[in-house]
Amino acid sequence: MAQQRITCRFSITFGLLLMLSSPLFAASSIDVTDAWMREAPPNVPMAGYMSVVNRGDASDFLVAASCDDFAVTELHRTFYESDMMRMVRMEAIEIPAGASLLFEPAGYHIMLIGPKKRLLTGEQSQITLHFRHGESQVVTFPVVKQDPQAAAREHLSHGN
Ligand SMILES: [Cu+2]
Repeated sequence: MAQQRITCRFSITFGLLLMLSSPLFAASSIDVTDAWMREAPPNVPMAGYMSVVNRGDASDFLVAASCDDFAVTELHRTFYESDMMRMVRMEAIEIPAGASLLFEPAGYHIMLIGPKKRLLTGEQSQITLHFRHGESQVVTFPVVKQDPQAAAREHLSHGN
């Protein structure tokens, strides 16, 4: 009887250790890549773009972003209404399990309002992304002159 109880306790402890060391229980299953922001004239709001991939098996939500270089940082989505381009502030942006979501011009973006300094091409800004379930992530956004993806598409359409 006593023997069995010890075995049982051992297997529970061992099971917990296995779970803790499994990659599924890593801090976050959200990966952010291809971050960039376009250079803007002085004192003009800027926007941050990126690709967000959820490698987990549960959906997660980007709920806030913060950046020391700007007075206000918001989550936005651009949409068209009667041919008018408008922006709406998002409380939360869902990244479904196994999906990737592209933040791009005329779509989702991180709105950076009230720059505290001019950010020029070649410089960068650190933006902290806050997720509902995963840990917050600090992501480096390089400042560039042109949308790198649009530039790549243009290059492709001209053929090689
Ligand atoms: Cu915006």
